[in-house]
Amino acid sequence: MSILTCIPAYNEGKIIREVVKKCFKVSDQVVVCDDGSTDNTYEEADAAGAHVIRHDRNIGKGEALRSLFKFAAHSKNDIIVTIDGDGQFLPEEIPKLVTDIEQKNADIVIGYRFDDATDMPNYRRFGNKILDRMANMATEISVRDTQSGYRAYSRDIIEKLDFKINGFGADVEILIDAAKKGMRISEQKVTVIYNTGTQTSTKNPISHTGEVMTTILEKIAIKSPLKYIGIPGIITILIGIYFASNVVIMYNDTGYFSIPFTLVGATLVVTGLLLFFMATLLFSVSKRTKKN
Ligand SMILES: Nc1nc2c(ncn2[C@@H]2O[C@H](COP(=O)(O)OP(=O)(O)O)[C@@H](O)[C@H]2O)c(=O)[nH]1
Ligand SMILES: [Mg+2]
Repeated sequence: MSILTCIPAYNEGKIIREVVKKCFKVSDQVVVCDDGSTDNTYEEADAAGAHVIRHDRNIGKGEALRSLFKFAAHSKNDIIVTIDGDGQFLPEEIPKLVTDIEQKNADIVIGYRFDDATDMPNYRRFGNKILDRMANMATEISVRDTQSGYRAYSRDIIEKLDFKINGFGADVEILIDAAKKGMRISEQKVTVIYNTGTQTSTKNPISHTGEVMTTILEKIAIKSPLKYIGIPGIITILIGIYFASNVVIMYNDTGYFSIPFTLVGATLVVTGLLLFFMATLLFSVSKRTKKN
């Protein structure tokens, strides 16, 4: 089966040539999306023989993946691999990654990193764990590494994937969409390197995590607003009522009117009501969009 390797790249001029060359050894075609880099990423990728799609400004990883998938859908290859352009993943592992697709055991294979990624900084490991938990909650499937950009897709499903996010949320959004559509997802352990000699992250971990978390929360809220927003809303109202009734009981018994209890109770009731209305609103909106 023929393999097309897709590389999103933003300012990876120092290393992209090497990455592309290694990818060529194990794939039939290599395409790089230079997402408005301000360095020589374009020239380096081009010199290595890759087809380069160039965005004239930096739009984000999601948009880059969309450009790459569009290219992939028009190409004649059977398997689409995505790999980071920063050299953190080893292209030599592509044959291993695509095995499940070749054997028709999966539609998507996620390259997962964690088990032996001992030099992954602790704060990254922690952030990733939280995101994995949340993503698995949103998909109701269990994937070890929901943030990995090292993946293989069967070409047949590329066009069915629907994702709108522009930044780093795209990877997890693809996963959520794939799970929703019942695609078969498998996992393959891959090596990850943190000392590549150049920078391994384009964004600081806090804004990166924030970006991904917003995506997941949005998905969760839209998928089951009543369960994830409505029920917490009702519970909040009930706790508020508990505080308020205590105020009344206390006043009857002792004549003392507790202002702190009143404030807490009122805040909880109002917040709960807001959540509840938000949930019903989201519910009707999502029902309407599903119909369309
Ligand atoms: N197209 C595009 N690619 C990006 C952008 N930011 C990062 N990338 C690429 O996405 C891959 C993963 O990004 P990176 O910052 O290394 O993520 P991390 O290793 O998970 O912190 C790398 O190949 C980057 O070059 C962007 O704004 N646009
Ligand atoms: Mg990286």
